[in-house]
Amino acid sequence: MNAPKADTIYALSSGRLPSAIAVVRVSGPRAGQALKMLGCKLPEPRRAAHAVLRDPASGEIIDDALAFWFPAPKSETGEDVVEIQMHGGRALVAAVFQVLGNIEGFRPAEAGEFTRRALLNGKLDLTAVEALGDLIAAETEAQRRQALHQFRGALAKQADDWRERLLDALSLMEAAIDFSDEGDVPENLHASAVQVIGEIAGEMDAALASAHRGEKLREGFVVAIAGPVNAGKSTLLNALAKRDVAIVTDIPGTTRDPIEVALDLKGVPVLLVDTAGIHETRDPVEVEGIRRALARAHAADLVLWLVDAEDRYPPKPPAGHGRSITVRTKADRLATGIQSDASVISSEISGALFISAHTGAGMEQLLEILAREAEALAGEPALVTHARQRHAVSDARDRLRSALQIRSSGAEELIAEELRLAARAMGRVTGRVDVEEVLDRVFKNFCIGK
Ligand SMILES: Nc1nc2c(ncn2[C@@H]2O[C@H](COP(=O)(O)OP(=O)(O)OP(=O)(O)O)[C@@H](O)[C@H]2O)c(=O)[nH]1
Ligand SMILES: [Mg+2]
Repeated sequence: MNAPKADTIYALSSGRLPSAIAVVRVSGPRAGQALKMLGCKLPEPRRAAHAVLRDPASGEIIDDALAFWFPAPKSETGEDVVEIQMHGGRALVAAVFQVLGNIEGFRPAEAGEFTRRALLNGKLDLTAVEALGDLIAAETEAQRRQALHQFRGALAKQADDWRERLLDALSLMEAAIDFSDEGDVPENLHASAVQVIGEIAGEMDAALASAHRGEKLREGFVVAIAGPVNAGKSTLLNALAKRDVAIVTDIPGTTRDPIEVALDLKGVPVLLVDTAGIHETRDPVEVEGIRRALARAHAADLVLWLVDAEDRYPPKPPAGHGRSITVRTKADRLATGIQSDASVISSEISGALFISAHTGAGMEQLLEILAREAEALAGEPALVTHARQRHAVSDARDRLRSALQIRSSGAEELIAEELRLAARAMGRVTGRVDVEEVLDRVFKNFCIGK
């Protein structure tokens, strides 16, 4: 008996209506019906054709459109696909959807369903699906480059290569086991397998070392601006954002909620977060603001700790979070100029960066520091860019490390088992194995029509 046929799905795959052109995509075993019901012949495969769309009930023309026909399996989803490019009026698209919805076996697509079908039909592997989501979400040049690298199979190829070499090592190990039954284990079989295992574990270490950078580039580099009240935090945020985002006053405790501004620094997404000034207060609103400020500073990749240049005993940044850079603000108010005053105020702070958001002094230097941090993320595209991939690769690497330790006790069966598990973890990277388990997580951010 045949398995029940999949539904035929349809959705608007272009952006929000109204738009100049709307792209309606149909995929599934009956996709060809869509054009027939709209009164058009199927065009030649993969060739654009003029299509006058008509309402089958009234015979009335809905729109003058272009249509494509991609018969399975040579299509995006691996199924029969019809793509209609029409005028992007709401009523026009609604009229087409009305016709499609009335065809038996047709239903609107769920979010990410086209891509899900492409994955299940072997058109895309799991890393390509993740990269496709990243490509669509990419907002900066470095993000786009990394997503494209991944979409073109950077990690998938590497994972397949690791998997094959692991399976080769496994067969060497199995051969060694067979020989050992005959009481004669050829050393070279064992030794070649162990060498391969060591090489692959080293390559995985290198890939994992850049994983943090890969994930960070997708999420953005978070810089918190923190410090005592009135230090000029909101003024700096406005200056860096080049617009008047945060309220600035000389009243201590002006900022309460964290205020975020996204910047593109050398192609890297940077999220600047202005926070409430830290001081002793009983005002419950400020207390909560300060709690949030400390939490944001704690979670940030970098803290710009702002203190007034005139403050002779500046507070230190709160301990326990990542890196911080102390920035002395309002340098314009130092009577004798930045350089001399730095040494006059205190030798301890002479190494600090002095800025004035009002005159612009020191701002170039501050931007350079931020850009350097950002550029460190933007180098060669990383191989591992998602936590899911990182878990699979580090699982495999750990298996290999433990295989290398077992080696000393000479238990070939145990080594073989670790190799099998490591190869399986590589299959999980591309979705060759255990794909069902991760589908919902991978597709959770996908939108309808994709
Ligand atoms: N002269 C001078 N004044 C500045 C400079 N930057 C900020 N100020 C002034 O310092 C005061 C406080 O500035 P804000 O930016 O509101 O300070 P804040 O750190 O955000 O303060 P809170 O939100 O209350 O913690 C305002 O009167 C600003 O005009 C500067 O570079 N030079
Ligand atoms: Mg403020």
